[in-house]
Amino acid sequence: MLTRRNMLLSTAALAASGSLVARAEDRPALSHSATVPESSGPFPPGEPGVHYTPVVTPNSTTLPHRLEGGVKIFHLVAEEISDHEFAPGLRCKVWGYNGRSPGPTIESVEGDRVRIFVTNKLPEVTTIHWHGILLPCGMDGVGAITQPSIQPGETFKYEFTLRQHGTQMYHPHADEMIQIAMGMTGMFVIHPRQPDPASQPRVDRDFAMMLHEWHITPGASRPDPLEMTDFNVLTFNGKSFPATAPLVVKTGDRVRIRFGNLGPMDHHPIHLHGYHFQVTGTDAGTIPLTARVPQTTALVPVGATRAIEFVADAPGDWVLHCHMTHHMMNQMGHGFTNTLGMDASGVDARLAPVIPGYMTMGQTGMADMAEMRMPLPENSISMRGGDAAFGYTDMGGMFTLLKVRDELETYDKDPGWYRHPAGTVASPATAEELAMLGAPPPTTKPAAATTQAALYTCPMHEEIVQRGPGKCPKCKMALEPKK
Ligand SMILES: [Cu+2]
Repeated sequence: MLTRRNMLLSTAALAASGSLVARAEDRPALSHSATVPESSGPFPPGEPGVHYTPVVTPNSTTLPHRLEGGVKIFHLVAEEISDHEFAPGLRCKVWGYNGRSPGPTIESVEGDRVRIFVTNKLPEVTTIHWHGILLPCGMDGVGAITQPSIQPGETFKYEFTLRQHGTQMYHPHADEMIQIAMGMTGMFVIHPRQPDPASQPRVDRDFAMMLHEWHITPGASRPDPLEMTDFNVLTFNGKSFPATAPLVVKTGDRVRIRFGNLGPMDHHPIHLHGYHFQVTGTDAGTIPLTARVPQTTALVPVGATRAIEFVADAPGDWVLHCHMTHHMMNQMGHGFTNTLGMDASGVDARLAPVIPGYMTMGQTGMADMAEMRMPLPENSISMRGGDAAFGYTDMGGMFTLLKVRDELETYDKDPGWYRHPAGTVASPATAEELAMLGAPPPTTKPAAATTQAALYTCPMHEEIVQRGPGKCPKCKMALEPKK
């Protein structure tokens, strides 16, 4: 009779005899992603157009390489970038690779042998960790743990065979808190050597997007890498909307978008309008078909990548953005007094003699603040948005547009705003419809006192425009009525 005690005993006996202790080679693989054993190959170097559709990194580029004895040779230079523009109006010194942040995308094919030289032009030590890449431990790039740190002025060599595919990343593993927050991140895309047509069909457009968040005090010339919670500049590939380049695709294209997040501190739920997609890959490779679920928002945690795929069958200008509300506006209004619903006319009247041009803002929400185009502190994009198809948008930050067109001359040019077919745009209700609803007739919204004031501008700085008189924040000259 099989009792619990008997079973335990027989299990112990089996284990002791070795029959329950599986040898390593008998165990099922824990990971399906190491598809190329270290000993196999060499493979011919993977070629763009032959083995893969090259990845497009909007607002950035792909790192060039040369071939030497069948090895792909890359060179990254870790350095300060003296003049990085996040969006018109905001420029800072940041850290990155080869003159940009994020660094250029490294692109290769499973089975390739890569040799990557890293030159340190920073004022402190650095290393590069190849995030998610299966490699010999000594190539893992952890300062002092797996290698000596790269001193300022030194160049180190990393070399390994790519035994996997997927969307990986690179970043320093030395003074991470400072170096990553200052912008030292990059994508490392490895295409499958022999793609499975069912789970890895060839895509027509393949985009790489590095997410990042920064704290930049208005007027400062550098981001503050010590910030832990209050980030006010949110970027796709180092740019805030409206400076983010659109993702341009043709109707019917199969599209992959790879998102990478190295923080520093927040996860980002990235939402795409107009489509249902599947998350098809992570930094550990392709997700099996049976494990995929339809989604409209992909959560990209810190220290991870997610690739999404869909067929772009709906033309239009579809927004793609982080769904954290503070992450889709520029230098958001953290720390302001909440004036929502407040009657500020008394406050404004009493402050006007003391602070010419003063007006309380935000009583009806923050959108006005973007549209008013208030004079901003120098070197800041506080609440700034951009001109859009139907007016001024207060959107900014980690935000861009997927532009899907039936006709497209080139992928490399912004096709402009979508021309909606007649009758397909939301519009004001007609008088009959209002009557049927019992809704009030259309009224012209009474403009707030602040928006009735005339526009004033600085004679020296024409970019300074505000409602009502005041002084130029740059040169302190009295503003004059704008002609
Ligand atoms: Cu976010």
